[in-house]
Amino acid sequence: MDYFLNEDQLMIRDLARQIAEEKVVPVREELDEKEKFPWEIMKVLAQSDLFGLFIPEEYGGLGKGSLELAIAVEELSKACVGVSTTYAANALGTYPILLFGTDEQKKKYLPDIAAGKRLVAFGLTEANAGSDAGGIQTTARLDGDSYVLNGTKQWITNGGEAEIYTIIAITDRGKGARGASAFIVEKDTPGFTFGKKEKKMGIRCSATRELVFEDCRIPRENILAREGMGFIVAMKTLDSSRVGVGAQGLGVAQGALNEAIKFARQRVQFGHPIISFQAIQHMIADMATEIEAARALVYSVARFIDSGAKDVTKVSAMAKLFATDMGMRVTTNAVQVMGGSGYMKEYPVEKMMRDAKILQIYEGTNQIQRNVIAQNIIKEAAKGK
Ligand code: COS
Repeated sequence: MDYFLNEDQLMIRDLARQIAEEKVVPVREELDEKEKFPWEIMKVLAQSDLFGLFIPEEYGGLGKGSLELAIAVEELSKACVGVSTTYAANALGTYPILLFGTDEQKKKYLPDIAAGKRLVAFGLTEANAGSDAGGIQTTARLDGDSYVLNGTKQWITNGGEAEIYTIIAITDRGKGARGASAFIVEKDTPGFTFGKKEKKMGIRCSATRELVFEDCRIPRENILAREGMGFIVAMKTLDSSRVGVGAQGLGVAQGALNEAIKFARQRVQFGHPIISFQAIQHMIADMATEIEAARALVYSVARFIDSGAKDVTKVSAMAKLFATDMGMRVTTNAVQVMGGSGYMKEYPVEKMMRDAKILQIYEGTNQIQRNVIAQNIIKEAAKGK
């Protein structure tokens, strides 16, 4: 379907598609097998200016928005969600600076991020604070001109590889969610170390590590917004980034459907290519219809965010929920269409199905998305909307 993308958006789509096909597809199996971080591909994305897509021109970016980012993420996800996660998590880590940074902080960090010189990671999750993000234990204590961080962040995407970290920590334990604050922490700060790279079911080339803070002293001016704003920084960040996770679901589903169609046209059973059987045709029709519905939702939500709309929490959660549940169904059905072949590592759909699973989990499980959507609907109803 024509989504009336403008010339720039089509150019971004074609560029990301070309990188995905020429640079990602040939190496994705090896990256997955060896759990190798995709630095080479990140360099290509940097050279192509794709890290600067959503960063304003005054800070060295291309000044585009959520839609352009979603398009690039969708294209990379068609080829490999491990690679697109590395790229999208960089945006996730950047949003706190973009949305809440002072001009000075933006000038200091955004140009390098836009150029792809320094990778970013977002540190919210902890061992006992996953869905319950308000339950974080990591602390930041003001001491003279520094904050001193103590605690451990878990399952942080780009952990160890990134050079800039946006971290949520408690500055006033008595105040619950309102006692959290957000900080910029640079790699190589004394007292900041990393755990081992986690072994995962999917997105195996992406790096997932613990961040360990032991009396880690950072300059006082590295706080984002002000004390007590950390939970809001985290929630607004997720409001911006969840549509991108939807774009990942969309991409991996499209990638899997393409593979399933290619296979079904060639695979002969009972004397006919299996695509001639109605059972397969109906599965393909359902997969294609669901993908189109998800694309319409993801692109619309991204456009809504780019319009400057204030309250995007509900629709961003909807885009993430719908497109990633769809991504799981479609990749599973692509394996089913391909039967025994689909289950073998010789074909990419086996990896796509493993990769799709995380999209229903990270940046808020899809159960949390349903809570968020329902709470917003209840609030709207109370206001008579
Ligand atoms: N935008 C602005 N403010 C928000 C907000 C949003 N999207 N979501 C919540 N808030 C505000 C609330 O209005 C409330 O403010 P007040 O204290 O002034 O009333 C405050 O934040 C606390 O909100 P709430 O009571 O809803 O918080 P809960 O502790 O119940 O948790 C959920 C809310 C579950 C939605 C949140 O913890 C969450 O998103 N969890 C999933 C975390 C996640 O995505 N983790 C992945 C890590 S990053 S890969």
